[in-house]
Amino acid sequence: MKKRAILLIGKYAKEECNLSVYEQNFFVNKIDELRDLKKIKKNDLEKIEAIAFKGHSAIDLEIMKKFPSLRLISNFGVGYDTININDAKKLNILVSFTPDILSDDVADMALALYLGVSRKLKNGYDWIKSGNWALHGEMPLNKKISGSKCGILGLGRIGFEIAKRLEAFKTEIHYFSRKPKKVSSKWIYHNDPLKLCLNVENLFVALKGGVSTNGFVSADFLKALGKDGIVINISRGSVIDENSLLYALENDKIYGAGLDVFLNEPKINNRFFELNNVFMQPHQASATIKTRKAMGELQFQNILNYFENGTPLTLVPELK
Ligand code: 8YV
Repeated sequence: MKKRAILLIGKYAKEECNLSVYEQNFFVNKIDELRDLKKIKKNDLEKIEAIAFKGHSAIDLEIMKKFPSLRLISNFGVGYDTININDAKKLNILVSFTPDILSDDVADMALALYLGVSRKLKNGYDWIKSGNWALHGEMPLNKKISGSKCGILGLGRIGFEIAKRLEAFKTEIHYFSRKPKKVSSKWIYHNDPLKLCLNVENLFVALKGGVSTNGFVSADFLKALGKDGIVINISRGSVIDENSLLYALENDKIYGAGLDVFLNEPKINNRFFELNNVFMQPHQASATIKTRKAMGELQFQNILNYFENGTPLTLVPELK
């Protein structure tokens, strides 16, 4: 096979990207971030036929047009909300992603956030370290979650795995998706997301990011959950109206939030730093060694398969 020119974009951990395997197969250009594109000579840019992308900055028509030979963007991640699929279509560029292999880790993280915020695990840890336990005795009481009613917003691959885990917590499961799914008859379907929120105490956000879900979780949804409500988000910061969430948290309109994702990562709104009812993680739900290794391998195989057979293994559904 003719050696093709590819471009790796992103800061990869060593487990996520086997550079020597890439170099055995391709002529490799590499940059840490999209904004470093100017470091690559025009002549080299023009030869690039595939991009392996890790990151969350926007790839739109203007960027795609810089690569006249580009045929594939192979995304590292299940979410590809920053890659404009309509623009890719216009230029006959395929886009692949890394679904399924990360669903367990992301669902595990959703449950960790749920326990973290409800049982105030960070406060408990700090209670010990600060000497408060020895000085003042028991920490303030917190919220029971076993046996509660939870809503899953978006019952895709990850939402489904979250619901399965919640069953072990004796949870009454409600879900919203465009259509009812073939799932346990005990799971209650809602075709209206606000009604879902009115019927549950805790909400798990597992929708796709992107323009269609921007600000989807509104102030009304939060109000519907009520004072004892918890919001967990492992999808994208953009899916929640973040200003309304901050207001609800600051004014104890809900019990708390467990968040792995935010607007403007990593420079998130510093109002989050003042809160005592939020349990936060730095967008690391899929970040186990095993999963990130698998994601990196699939990202590579998608490129290889495209050049060998004309199609990546896991093409995004819009392009099928
Ligand atoms: C990212 C993610 O891949 O899969 C996704 O959609 O958000 C993550 O797993 C990770 O943040 C690297 O950019």
